[in-house]
Amino acid sequence: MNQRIEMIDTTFRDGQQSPLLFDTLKYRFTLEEKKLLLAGLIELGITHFEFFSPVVGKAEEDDVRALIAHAKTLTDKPLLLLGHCRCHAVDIERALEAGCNGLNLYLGVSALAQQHNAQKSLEEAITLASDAAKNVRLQLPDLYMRFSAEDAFRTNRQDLWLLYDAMYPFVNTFGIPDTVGLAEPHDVTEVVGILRQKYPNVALECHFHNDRGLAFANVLAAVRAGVKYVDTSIWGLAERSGIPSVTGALFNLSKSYPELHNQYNLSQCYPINVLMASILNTLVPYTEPVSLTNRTHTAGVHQKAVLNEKKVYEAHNLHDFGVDKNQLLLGPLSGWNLIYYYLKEVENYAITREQAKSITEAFKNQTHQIGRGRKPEDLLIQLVETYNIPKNELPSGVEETRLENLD
Ligand code: HCA
Repeated sequence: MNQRIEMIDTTFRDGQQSPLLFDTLKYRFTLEEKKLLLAGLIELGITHFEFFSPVVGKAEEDDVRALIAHAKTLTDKPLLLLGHCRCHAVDIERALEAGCNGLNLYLGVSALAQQHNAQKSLEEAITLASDAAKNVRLQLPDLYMRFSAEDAFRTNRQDLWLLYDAMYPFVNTFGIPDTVGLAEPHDVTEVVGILRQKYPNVALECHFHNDRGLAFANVLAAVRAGVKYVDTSIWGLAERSGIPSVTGALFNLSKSYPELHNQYNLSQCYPINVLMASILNTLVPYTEPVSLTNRTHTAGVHQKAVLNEKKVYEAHNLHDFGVDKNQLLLGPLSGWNLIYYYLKEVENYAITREQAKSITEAFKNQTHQIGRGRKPEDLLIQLVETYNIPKNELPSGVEETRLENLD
């Protein structure tokens, strides 16, 4: 199958539902921060964005309007600016008034949703959703419209098809949200296969929550089975454990779909992760594939091998995704190879291999001292100072210009 894959960014919708905004005492991004993130995403090549409907509140309404206006100043590319709306006229009207040029409608008809969430019977839900979509279509025949049955993977299949049958005449795209993150890749392949057969005239979108840590695997399965639109956010921020990060999704998908290297400006992946880190004032998550953590080595065996040939423990080309250095961290697990390298290349000691081995033995006997109050470097320097090893004189200017990464 040969169709263009598109990332839909939902940082400004599901991303703002992330508990991490509360854990970091951020609560909500300021408009200035949103503008920076939007610029970063546009620089990366994202053209599809999902926003809250303004019914969420005044602050969001103001921001959605401002972001839509700002986005248009940042690129000449056509943008799809989607309002995330319940199947309620007011959500839809307010999203369109705010400047959205597409709608992401959603409604759940799982047994749980019928009883406890939307609290509508299947028949009532079908009428509500199809009336809403039909009204939009009558007034705006060309408007992009997506419909998603919330919690699709826990919804009775016959109910799901009845709902989608009713929506099929009106929409451009069907989404299949795994709202509580229970799908496995084989479930995704199966559901996408059925949808493609039953509804050949619409595109498909996926929205996978990461409750089981399977979101990336599910994205790969979905795209392989024919899904066009992939919902992502910066860092994968979203409700609970989140959704796939945009950078991780692009990194994974680009292995099988190399055309993504032309469609997106992939070298902007790491910078956008760092931008989010500076806004949330915390580190890029260690589970993020496009991170410096993924280029950091701590065990002696790994450090020795990476000093010789980094491919031994680095299988992926993160350079294309903007991670342009790696790190070997001196610590309790380091061996003499790194200690020799560190003392010679970083601290400029005129040290021999034999001296480095001896210092390493002493260091290894005292690593219990390393901790919050005592850095490994301090312990090592204290030890090396007992050896009376002279330092190399470096030509002037070298200190300022050299880089201590190993690229
Ligand atoms: C939500 C639920 C949602 C919607 C997904 C979608 C989900 O927070 O409203 O509209 O595509 O996971 O079902 O995020």
